[in-house]
Formats: sequence, structure tokens, C-alpha cells
Amino acid sequence: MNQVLSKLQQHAATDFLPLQGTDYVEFYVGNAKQAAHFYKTAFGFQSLAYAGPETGVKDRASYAVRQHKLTFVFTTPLRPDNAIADHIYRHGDGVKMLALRVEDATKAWNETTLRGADSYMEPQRLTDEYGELIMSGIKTYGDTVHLFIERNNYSGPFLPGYRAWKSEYNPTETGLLYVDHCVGNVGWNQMEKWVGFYENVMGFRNILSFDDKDISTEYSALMSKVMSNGNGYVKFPINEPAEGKKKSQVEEFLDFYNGEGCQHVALATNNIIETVTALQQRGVEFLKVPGSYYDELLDRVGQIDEELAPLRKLGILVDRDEEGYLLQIFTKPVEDRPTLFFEIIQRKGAKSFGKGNFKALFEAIEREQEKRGNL
Ligand code: TYF
Ligand code: FE
Repeated sequence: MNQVLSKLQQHAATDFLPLQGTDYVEFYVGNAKQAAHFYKTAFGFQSLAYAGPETGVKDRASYAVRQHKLTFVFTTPLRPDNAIADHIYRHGDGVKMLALRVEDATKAWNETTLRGADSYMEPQRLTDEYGELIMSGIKTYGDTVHLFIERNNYSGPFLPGYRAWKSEYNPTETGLLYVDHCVGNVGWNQMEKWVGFYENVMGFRNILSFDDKDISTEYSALMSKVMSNGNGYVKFPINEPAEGKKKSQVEEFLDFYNGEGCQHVALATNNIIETVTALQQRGVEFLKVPGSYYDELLDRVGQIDEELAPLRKLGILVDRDEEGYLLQIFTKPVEDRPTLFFEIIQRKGAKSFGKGNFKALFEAIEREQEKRGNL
């Protein structure tokens, strides 16, 4: 016990960027009002906060929504001559900010910029009647940003500049709990650079790797490395396209997003059958695998707590590792471009990412690529 404790303390002492988890994910979108409505209606998020002309912000409108520990923000430009409009022109709707909760946003910025990070925002002290919040930020792949949020002395609904958003339209939640991981797609031969960035600039470790031999024999070719921070609360897998028989799904993303960016955000639930049942009833579209996947499932993963029939009906995938198993399912892209999608994941001990599902999953993604004429 003491040994375990001192090991943890040792690690904490050497972790120059202690992270408390994901604070929020901000999307730049063409119509924030409609996006917020969609995430409330389809995913069960609750209205949280609003910023825009009515609150003194002139160039944009932002809607924050929340479900348990998950906070999403949808921001749209109100004028053509700003960075938000440029981002949408270049990428379509997508993830701009992966905001991380820290104890000290000034130290987070100092430590990372000292190690070579490009600054996005120097530490800023934001205040209103609810107290003070410190925010800073650094650039990561593509036009994506990591904000550091220090909110120890802040009790407002979301961020200074926002006011509480009370709505009479409050669809029930769907059991989504927190961000499990966020995946970035990077360009050809850019894996090493970004793995190095997360290791050296942010103090992350590479906990898992999948190379083209794991993934590219018959289906979409890609390489993937999972980067994790010290306490494991923040995990960023990085994908790079690889040469294969067909056009890589990562290359399709890069073409349509016009560069590197966030490919999927995995949302945790502790009852995936209930969550996915609710999401499908509300119109969220998921990838489907052939029925044969379920004929072979129990031979591959052994005994599981769930019944097979609802998993088969909903299209939920299962994989096992040394520590347990996980259940996961992937939405179709949530925009017209084949860019960002969501994963719903329930972990029952497993700390891995579903390698046993890659073949079935990537074949399902390829069927969609084929329909789009992008294979
Ligand atoms: O995050 C992961 O690693 C899993 C599997 O394009 C995955 O969700 C990997 C790459 C990809 C889609 C899913
Ligand atoms: Fe994932």
C-alpha cells in the first residue's frame, strides 16, 4: 500500500502538466442555435449557458449544453471577417477547442510553451460577478486548440461572458457521462511529430499502438497511437493514414476537413444498451456490422453480462483485453462532410480501444466511403 502510494506521489511530482479531465469541447459551426437544438434533441444535452450580442459579445453566438460531466459548446460567427468564419470556411463544422481542466492555467501554459508549444492564448484572467477564471491555450494538430481552464475561484454557470441559459425545451438525458477519449487525424508522416508533441510538450505517454499490419491488410489503412496523460483522465489517440489497397478513411477525412483535425469524440455511458436505444429513437444514425459478427462474438470475447439479442439489434460491438471488456458503437458522421463522428463506449474493466473490432468497424466505414464514391 505504502509502495503504491509513494509511486503515485512520485508520478504526481514528475507530472509537469497535471490534468483534472476534459473541461469542455467547443465546436465551430455554421448555425449554433440549430446545433445546440440537435444535441439537446438527439443526444439529450441540457441547456447550460449562452453568450452573444445580448451578453456583450458582438462577433459570435455560443451555446453551452451539458450532460453529467460532458459539456459541449457550439459557436458560430456573426460576421464574415473573423477567425471563426475562417475556420468554418476551411473545415466545415468541427471541433475547435479541446479544453482541459487544470489547477493552474498559468503554470500549464508556462510549462508547455517552455517545451515548445505554440501559444494560442496567453494566460488571461476573466472575471464577472461569479468570481475569477484563468484561461490559457496552446495549438495542437491542424487548427485545433487545447485550452487550459482554471476554475477554482469561479462559480458561474459556465465561463465569464456567458449567462445561464434557461429553456422550456428540455429533452431527457440519454445516459452520456463524460469524454472517454478524443481522436485526432494527422497528415501523412505526421504521426511522429504529434506523438513527440504529446510526449515532450504535454508530458503524455504512448500507451498503445496499432500499425498498418494490425489494420491495413484488407481494409482502410491507418496507423494509430494512443497518448495518455499521467492519471489517464485524458486520452488522445492519433491516427495517420497508411498506404493500402483502398483509400484510407483518414485520407478521406483530411480531404474533406481540409487538413488535420478531431475525427471522433468517445462518450462514456454506464448502460450502453439503454443509451443507444434512446439515441436511435431520437434519430442518431450508427454504423452497422453484418449479423455474422454476432454469430462469432461469444467465441471471441467469452461470457459477458449483457444479452446478445439487444447488442445484435442495436449493432453494439464488444472486445476483450487482459483487464476486462468494453462495448462500443460508432455514429455516422454528424455533418454532411465525412468528418467528425461520435463513439459511445461502456468500459467493463477494459482499458483498450477495441482492436478486436477494427476489421468489422473499418469494413463498415468503408461501405459508407464506397456509397460516397471516396474509396
Ligand atoms: O479510438 C479508437 O482507437 C477506436 C478505434 O478511424 C478507431 O475507437 C480507430 C480509428 C478509427 C475509428 C475507430
Ligand atoms: Fe475511439
